[in-house]
Amino acid sequence: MISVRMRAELKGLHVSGAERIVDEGQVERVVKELLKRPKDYDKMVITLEKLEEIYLIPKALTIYSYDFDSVQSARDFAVKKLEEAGIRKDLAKKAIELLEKGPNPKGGNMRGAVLMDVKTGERLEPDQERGIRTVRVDWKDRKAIKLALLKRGIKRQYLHRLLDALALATKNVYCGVLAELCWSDDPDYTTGYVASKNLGYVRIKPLKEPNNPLGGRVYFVERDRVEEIINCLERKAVLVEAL
Ligand code: PML
Repeated sequence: MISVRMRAELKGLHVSGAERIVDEGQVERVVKELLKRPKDYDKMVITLEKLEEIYLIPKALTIYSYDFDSVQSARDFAVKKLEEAGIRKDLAKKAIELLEKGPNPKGGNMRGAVLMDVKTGERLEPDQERGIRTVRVDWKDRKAIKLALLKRGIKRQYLHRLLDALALATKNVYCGVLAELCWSDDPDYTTGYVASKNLGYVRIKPLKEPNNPLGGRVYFVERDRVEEIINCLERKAVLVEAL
């Protein structure tokens, strides 16, 4: 199978990215689809990569959705959920503060995720401007999953992001990430999530105010498993089979 990855930039800033893992015969169709994905860009990179070995994850994390009337109450809830996943309250709050101010030490967003030591709160990613990217992940039958989500009442405007983020969060847990906090860096998209093996995929809205371009991902991990986890997140190709 082939991994097709797209990333787009505008004025040096990452604005869109997506991945599909498909049979060779589907590559053209998928490239055309991904070309339409960014609203605007001045640079786009499409990467095609032949995959040797694919691992199957039989079931995605279970989806839950919660809406709040303020960012503060949504973030308080995210902290509570992270605590339920075994994360200390001060570290859960630290993760929120990091995404709020922009996780890149040089200012703004990172392309990848922050790896946070679950015991000390230290950042463990080798390159703090790049972070760690979860790649080589997709649905075995994306169309069937899309239809199943529509049937469950997920609105079309949320569909693409939910599909991509759910597959990614499912792979993260499979690779040993203990818990994850995410909200988008898209200024118009205010839904984020907390995910873990015991919580499932908990969508939370609004985790930020509209028109805010800052966002990203924080993965809580055990320090002594960091290398193995990074290798899995960045190298292992996985397909998620069902909801
Ligand atoms: C992103 O696309 O940058 C993250 C989206 C997270 C939430 C997706 C959802 O469940 O609606």
